[in-house]
Amino acid sequence: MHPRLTGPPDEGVARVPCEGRDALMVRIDLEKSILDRNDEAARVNRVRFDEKHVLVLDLLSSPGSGKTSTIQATIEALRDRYRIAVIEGDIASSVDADKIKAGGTPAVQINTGGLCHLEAQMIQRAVDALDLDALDLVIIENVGNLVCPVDFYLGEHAKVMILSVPEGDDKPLKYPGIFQAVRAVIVNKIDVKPYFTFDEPVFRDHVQQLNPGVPVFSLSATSGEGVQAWTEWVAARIEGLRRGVDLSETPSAVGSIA
Ligand SMILES: Nc1nc2c(ncn2[C@@H]2O[C@H](COP(=O)(O)OP(=O)(O)O)[C@@H](O)[C@H]2O)c(=O)[nH]1
Ligand SMILES: [Mg+2]
Repeated sequence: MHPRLTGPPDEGVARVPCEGRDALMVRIDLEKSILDRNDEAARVNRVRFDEKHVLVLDLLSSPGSGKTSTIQATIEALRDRYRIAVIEGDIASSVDADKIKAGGTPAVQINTGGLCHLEAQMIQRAVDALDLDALDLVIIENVGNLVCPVDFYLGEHAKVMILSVPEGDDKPLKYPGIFQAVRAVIVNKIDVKPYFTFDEPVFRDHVQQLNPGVPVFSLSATSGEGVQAWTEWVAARIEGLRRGVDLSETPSAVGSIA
């Protein structure tokens, strides 16, 4: 099943007759309507974020690459300068939101109930639970995988992906879509590089071929090595938003300002 056809539970593909050409057209229409409704809600989200000058990042990666750890390291580095909140997306549980809240940062948990990505309407509801007037930065931790979240614009200013060293340097070849959709790439877990055959120059070369000029930050979220360059990039975008730099309407049009 194509992930984009999955949709919210009440619109699942399983309810669509799945035989022949007509069924295929119904499926394509359904996909279009899910994405259209999503994009409409995302645009509403984006207007809210821009009005309040709140930078919003959508963090994507496989499960276990270090999204939550990177968010924690980012908060640690920027908490004295900026007011930060986190929206946690998971299929089930509130484990990650609990971790963030335990560190004193506001966090809202979204459980997708099986859906492999967040949608803009979910973000709308999560944002209702936050006070945007009291925030400079919202980091969204999307559901862990390298495919489904790519198609869904949430109203964010940038999608950012994390690839951790143990996953291998060949992932840009296998999952080109996500590397093309993001405005920054983080290589996490560089502290364990001696134990893996991760060829960083080869990885960077693949990434640049797919997304020329995209910044790549190598870091260890747990040791803190390399985190500063990443958080400076984030800070530059927060400052840019305050100065009224046009971070553009859609993810594909968002240019790098740092
Ligand atoms: N060695 C090492 N482990 C890390 C690093 N970042 C995260 N981890 C570990 O990887 C596991 C998954 O991290 P987590 O942040 O929960 O990943 P998520 O599923 O993408 O949110 C945890 O055991 C982390 O402690 C890192 O930079 N180095
Ligand atoms: Mg996590």
